[in-house]
Amino acid sequence: MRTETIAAIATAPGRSAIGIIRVSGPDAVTAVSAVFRPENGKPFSESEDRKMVYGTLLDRDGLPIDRILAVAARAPNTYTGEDTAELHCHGSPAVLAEGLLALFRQRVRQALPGEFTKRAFLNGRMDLIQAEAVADLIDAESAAAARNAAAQLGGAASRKITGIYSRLLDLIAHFHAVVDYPDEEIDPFLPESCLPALEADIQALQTLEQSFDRGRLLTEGIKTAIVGRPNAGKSSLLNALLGYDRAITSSIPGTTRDTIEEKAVLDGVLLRLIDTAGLRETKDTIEQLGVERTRAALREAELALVVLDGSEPLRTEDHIVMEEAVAVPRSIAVVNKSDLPLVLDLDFVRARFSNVCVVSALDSAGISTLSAEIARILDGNTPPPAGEILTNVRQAEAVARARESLRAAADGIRDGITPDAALSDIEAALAALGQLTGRTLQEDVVGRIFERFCVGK
Ligand SMILES: Nc1nc2c(ncn2[C@@H]2O[C@H](COP(=O)(O)OP(=O)(O)OP(=O)(O)O)[C@@H](O)[C@H]2O)c(=O)[nH]1
Ligand SMILES: [Mg+2]
Repeated sequence: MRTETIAAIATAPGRSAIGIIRVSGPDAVTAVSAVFRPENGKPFSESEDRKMVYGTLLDRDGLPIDRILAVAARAPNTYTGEDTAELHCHGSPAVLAEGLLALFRQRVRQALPGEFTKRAFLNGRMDLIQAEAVADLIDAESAAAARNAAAQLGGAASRKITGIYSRLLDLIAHFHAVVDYPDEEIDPFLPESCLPALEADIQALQTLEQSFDRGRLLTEGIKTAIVGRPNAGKSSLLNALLGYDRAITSSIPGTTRDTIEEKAVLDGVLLRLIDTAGLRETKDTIEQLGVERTRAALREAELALVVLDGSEPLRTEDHIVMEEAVAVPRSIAVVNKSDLPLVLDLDFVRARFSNVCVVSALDSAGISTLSAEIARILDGNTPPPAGEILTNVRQAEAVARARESLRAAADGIRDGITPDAALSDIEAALAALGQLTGRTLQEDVVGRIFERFCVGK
């Protein structure tokens, strides 16, 4: 069956300076030729690859509707691996819709979400990890997440997996050669001799698998609970970190009753800031529910910002908060209200917390130092090189299956199982890695992956 030619608006909906229509498939260039009249008089179908051509876009009735730039790129060195064309129009939704409708008259149909990238994958222009990195890159909410996605797109994680994949493939090929051609002079297959390589591969897979936790933080944000007794200034701190008034603040203790969550990028790190109800004993049932939510937020938090009112002595409630925050993996004591005279025993706080920041949520003094401190703490555990961080469950799960199969193979070899039993484990590992990069993949999984994309990508 002849491949269909597809088109979609590739830029975000709404008015903008420029809007791009993207076309891919065997008829891409001829279809655009029919709706675009180059200023230089040369037919668009004869235009040079990757060279912008200025001209007029025609609507369904052949009437001029915009002055645009169009560019063609012919297979196979294109994003999709097919002939492609792009129309760079003025960013009016009406113009873009009309341009698309004109193309639909030229044996072109609307592209489905992710269809351009799916074609790139099916045509071998990228593997699945790279294809998923495209979606990650578009979704990236922080520079760190974008950098990792860009490196994945460049093939950083893929190369690692492909290296392991081809080593395992060699191993299996060697075994089959020995079994199938007993008369040939091939080095004997000694399962024990593959043990060091197998262990190294298991180690590499394990590192990748562990990187997933970090990857999740990159894309989902680090859960950061802002805790403290009522009136310490938690909501004011949230607002100061966000740079706008998100939460209600007041001098009445117990203002915040429910947890409030907002994402923020501080010094390149994506955080999920959670403002909480002040921790205290209370008879108010609604406030009690809020306090329970505060405790739940603390249990799940990866970082706690323990807010203390520097203008008052430490109270029992502050000590309780400090106790409870110990369970969180990382914490910073935020001594607030630095615009008022310091009354709180700072030495006591310094003795309990290795990270202490003195700020004023009211006039934002010390907030940038706090942001830098947060970024520093979270980057402390040396990150793996960008691009070698797995960012989705599908990838992490496939890596885990591959590692488990290789573990079974290595343990089996040590216990003296037959080579073919060990090989069937290695084959299972190969299959899992093949699914990761998309070498061996069921149609339904591919479909599910590309549904995540936006139309036009
Ligand atoms: N002077 C001064 N006042 C502050 C500062 N930060 C907060 N406040 C004041 O302290 C009071 C309590 O602030 P909130 O941010 O509502 O305190 P909270 O910890 O969220 O309180 P609850 O929601 O009741 O638990 C308000 O009157 C704020 O204006 C600060 O840095 N300096
Ligand atoms: Mg509050």
